[in-house]
Amino acid sequence: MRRNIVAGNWKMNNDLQEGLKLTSEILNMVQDEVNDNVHVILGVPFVHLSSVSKLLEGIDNIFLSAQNCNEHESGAYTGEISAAMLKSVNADYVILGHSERREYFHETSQLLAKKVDIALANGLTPIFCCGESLEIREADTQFEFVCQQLTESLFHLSPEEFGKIVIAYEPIWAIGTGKTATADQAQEMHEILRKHIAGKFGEEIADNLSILYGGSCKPGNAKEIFSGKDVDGGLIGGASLKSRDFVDIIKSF
Ligand code: 3PY
Repeated sequence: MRRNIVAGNWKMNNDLQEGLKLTSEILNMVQDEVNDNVHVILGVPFVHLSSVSKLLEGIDNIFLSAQNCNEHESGAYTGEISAAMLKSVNADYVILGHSERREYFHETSQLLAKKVDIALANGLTPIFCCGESLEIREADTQFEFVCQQLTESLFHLSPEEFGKIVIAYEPIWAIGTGKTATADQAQEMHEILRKHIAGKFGEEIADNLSILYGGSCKPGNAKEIFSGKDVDGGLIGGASLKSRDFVDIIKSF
C-alpha cells in the first residue's frame, strides 16, 4: 500500500543503551508532534531489535526494521541471522540491497533476489535499495542501471508479492558524502522506476508502491525532496541518529 514513510537506517551505530535512549526520544517526540499521516520505521542493528520492540509495544505508527537477513531459512551459517529470527523479535521490515552491503559484502542482484524471497516468505516487508554510482551518473546511464537492479532482484515476484515491497532509491554518490540529489533528480528517477514497474506489474501495482529517497536527506532538504509526486518519503542515514533531526524530517510531510 502506498504511504508516506520515513525510515531511519542507523547502520552500525549506537550501543544498546544509546539505541534505547534514541528510541525513547523519537517515540516521545513522534507522539507529541507527528500526525498519523507518516509511517515511521526504525532500522536498528540486530542486537537492538528485541529491546527496541518492547519500547514500541502498543505504538501503532512506529515500526521496526532490520538492516539485512541471510538468504537461507536456517542451518549451519555461523554468525548469520535468518528472516524467521527477525520476525520472532517483531521486526516488520528488512532493509535489503543497501549499497554498503552491495559494495563491502559483495551482495549481487541474484543473492538479493533470494533474500527478498525469504523475507517475504517470513512475513517481512523488504525495503529494497537501489542506486547508481557517480561513474554511472556521469556516463548518463543511471536510469537503465537502476531499472536493471529492480529487474534482476524483483521481477521474478508475483504481482501479489511485489505489491508488498517498498523501494528506496539511494544514489551512491549521495550516501555519506553530504551531496544530495536535487528534488528534480529524485523525482525524475522515481517516475522512471514507477513506469518500469508499471510495464511489468501494471499501473495499479506501480501506483500503490511507496518509493523512498535516500542519501544525505536532512531537515533542511527533506520537504523539497518529499514534494516530488513520485517521492513517498525517505530512508535516512546520519540524520536518523539525532532524534530532533529525524523527527523534523518526519514533520516535513
Ligand atoms: C544515507 O542517507 O546515507 C543512507 O545510506 C540511508 O540508508
